[in-house]
Amino acid sequence: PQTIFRKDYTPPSYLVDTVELGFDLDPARTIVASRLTLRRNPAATTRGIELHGEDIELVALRLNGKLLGKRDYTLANNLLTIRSAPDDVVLEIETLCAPDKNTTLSGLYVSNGNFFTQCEAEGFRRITFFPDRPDVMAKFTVMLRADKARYPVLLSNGNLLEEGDLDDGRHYALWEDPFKKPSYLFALVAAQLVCQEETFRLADGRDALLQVWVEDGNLDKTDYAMQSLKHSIRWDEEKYGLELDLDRFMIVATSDFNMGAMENKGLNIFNTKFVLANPRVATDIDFQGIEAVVAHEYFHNWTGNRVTCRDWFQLSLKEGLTVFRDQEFTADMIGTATGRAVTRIDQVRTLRQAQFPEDAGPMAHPVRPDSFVEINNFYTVTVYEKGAEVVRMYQTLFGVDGFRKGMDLYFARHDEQAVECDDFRRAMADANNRELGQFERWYSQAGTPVLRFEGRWDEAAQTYTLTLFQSCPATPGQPEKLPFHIPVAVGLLDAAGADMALVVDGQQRGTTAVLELTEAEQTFVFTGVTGQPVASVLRDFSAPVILQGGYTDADLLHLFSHDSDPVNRWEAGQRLAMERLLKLTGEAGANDDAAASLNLDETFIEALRKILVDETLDPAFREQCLTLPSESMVAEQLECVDPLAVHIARQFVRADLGTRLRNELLAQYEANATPGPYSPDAASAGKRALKNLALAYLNAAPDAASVALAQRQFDEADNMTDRAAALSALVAARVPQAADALAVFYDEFQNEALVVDKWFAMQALSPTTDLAAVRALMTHPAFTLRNPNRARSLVAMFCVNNPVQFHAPDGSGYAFWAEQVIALDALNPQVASRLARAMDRWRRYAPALQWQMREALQKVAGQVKLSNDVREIVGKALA
Ligand code: HT7
Ligand code: ZN
Repeated sequence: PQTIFRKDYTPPSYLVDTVELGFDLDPARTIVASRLTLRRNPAATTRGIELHGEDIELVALRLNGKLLGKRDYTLANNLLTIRSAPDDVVLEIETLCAPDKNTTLSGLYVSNGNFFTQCEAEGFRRITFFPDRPDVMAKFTVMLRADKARYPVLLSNGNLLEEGDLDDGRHYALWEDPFKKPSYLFALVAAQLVCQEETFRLADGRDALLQVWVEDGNLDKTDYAMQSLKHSIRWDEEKYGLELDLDRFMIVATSDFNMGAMENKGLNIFNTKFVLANPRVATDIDFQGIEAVVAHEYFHNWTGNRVTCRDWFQLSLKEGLTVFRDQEFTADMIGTATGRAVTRIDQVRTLRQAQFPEDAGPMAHPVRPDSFVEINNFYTVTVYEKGAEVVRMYQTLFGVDGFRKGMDLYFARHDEQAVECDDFRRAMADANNRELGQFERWYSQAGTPVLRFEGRWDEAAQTYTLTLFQSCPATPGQPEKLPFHIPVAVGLLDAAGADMALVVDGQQRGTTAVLELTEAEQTFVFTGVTGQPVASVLRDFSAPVILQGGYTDADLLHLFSHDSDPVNRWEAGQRLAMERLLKLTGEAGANDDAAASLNLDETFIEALRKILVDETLDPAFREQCLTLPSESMVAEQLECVDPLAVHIARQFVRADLGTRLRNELLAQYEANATPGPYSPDAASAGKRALKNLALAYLNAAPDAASVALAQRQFDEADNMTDRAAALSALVAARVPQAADALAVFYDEFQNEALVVDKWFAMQALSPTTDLAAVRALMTHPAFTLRNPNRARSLVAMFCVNNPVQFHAPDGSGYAFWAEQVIALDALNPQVASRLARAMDRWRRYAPALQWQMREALQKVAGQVKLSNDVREIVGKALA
């Protein structure tokens, strides 16, 4: 496969002003007629007209009214080239495609008998021939024609101009999008759907029509998405002065979707997982996901659609910025300071759990990659989440007001343009009169920087000298790194745990100073420090770095008890836990009986006990503090991973906490009941989270009473959060009641696809579910590889989140992985290549596992017929 490089960017040879599309929709044979007006791009460096096309049949091609023959153009490697053409051109193109054969879910496809499209990144070329690149922005008009009884709803981008009946029971709808857009934002839906709708008054007094479209029978699950949409519109108006620029805004849910959702102009298409919710079927996490994803897609209307990317290397320009915006929205929706911190902790967890490993593995790439084989492989946690951290650092450096100035300048300069990450950085720099040249390295250098610190208190001089050191490991293709511009937020705690007033370079800096580290080593002197402080470094996780060492156990206990920065307070607890988990893992791996002699110190238990019972702290925050680093986070710290030892160690800690904190856990279980009707608000969700963590710990060392508690909760709960938590506790407790509860659960929810996904997932992640059990589940009538949510709920869950069974010593998990990647690849390369990444970190496993993992990778790589998506992933893993 061909590698595409950022440095090879050339401007499009022709620009497209208008696109008129006509669709005669038929599942087996859809006719697409397009009429494009093109003009030569004055900035072009190439001459011919180049149109992309993939898996479609060209029926006819006319240039300025003249039918072109085979000698007038070339069609090879999915590229149609017309070598010589005048400066102004009208192209008329007729093509055929077969949506019902399209299992890739890219382009035009059929799901549950309805038509949907997915065009990002390069799906439009599967619909018609077009310069399918984001820097070609055009005005679209779309005519849809389809059978009226079967497809009563016909939707596309923008405004509905006209609709009516045709002969033979068909009907039509004509849509016009008033804004220029790249082809990846095109969408259509032709379907049997129903909608919840509302008019919503915008800040400028206009009324907009908001609709949420779902399959019949799901209208009882659309309220939360609608409410989230209204909150998002209001937030963007108030926070950034950005208004909805259309008369209507539609959200449509489909159960067959490769990702979470898609921000098509005015017609967002969503995975049902991020639309459908009511208390009976959705958990608190599901409600949170819906609010965040609805907001994310809505925010793209400005950061992504109005200002888009010049090329796909700039993907983080829209994704990093929009993730940052949805993160801030979520925090503002909760509104409290600890609520904000709890969401920040979730973000830090995601980075550590997924992005740091990516940045340290074979797929490591800069936030703005330099090359790719398949762009779909670069919708990554690096581009999204690390990209959001990079955007967040501007706000940390310039404050909320300075950041807003940068945003205003960005829109003033670039509205309706396709631009680069550098343009965003320049807007931030210019709006704040700052030079941000070095900051560019966050976009160009891969790898997670490592930050170290040394602090020295000088009693005589009453100074505290903090020396910061940074380095960054080599990553594929980048052996050497230059220092980053890192904002390091620091506080100093006195012996009583109170924040000291900070003075740096003679300037009062409040109680948290943002130090700007730009060298490999740099010293900062705090003056007027009257006693030995404990430094709280990297408050609020002010940069996406690994903070190494620097703390004693006593420092961490002090920070865990007192730090006024909740993120660093939580962080201290995580460090205390991680140290113990690593030590216990070493002991558990030493010999077979070692597990029996594992032991946890009273100091740690006591520190957790204090937090658990501290009623001055939000339950949501206490739950975060009591949640241990995951098995994969522990594994990331090890040079050579023995998954079983990690599992034994972590299970031991959970069980020991369950036993030694039994009374406190029971008390919290009772105290955090949420009587009355279910509400997904953050305070209630926090209580449920703490209650269910208590239930899980109690059942990690189950006695009859704990099991009875879980069973009672399962039988009596009126909401899915408590229902699913109780079922998971029973499954984890390995008690006979678990099988009965699973059967009851399936019976009750068999017609709710998203709950059936949970049912599969719950079993897939249980350490009691071995490969034979997974294979048995795959024969269940409800299982199919064709639906991405279902495939992920069982196969990917097992391969990624059940390490102890997946890494079975006989290598059977790896053979299963290879088999499933190959099977999925034939249906849907995007889903297959996500699963392929389960092997990214194969080189870190114990030798006996490593060679079996390599064999499985080689088996996949050796397939003659393999998508570029999967070939790129396994190729990089083996390189
Ligand atoms: N911008 C959207 C990306 C997306 C996507 C990309 C590749 C293949 C399928 C896809 N579906 C959606 C999602 C987002 O970030 O909002
Ligand atoms: Zn996005």
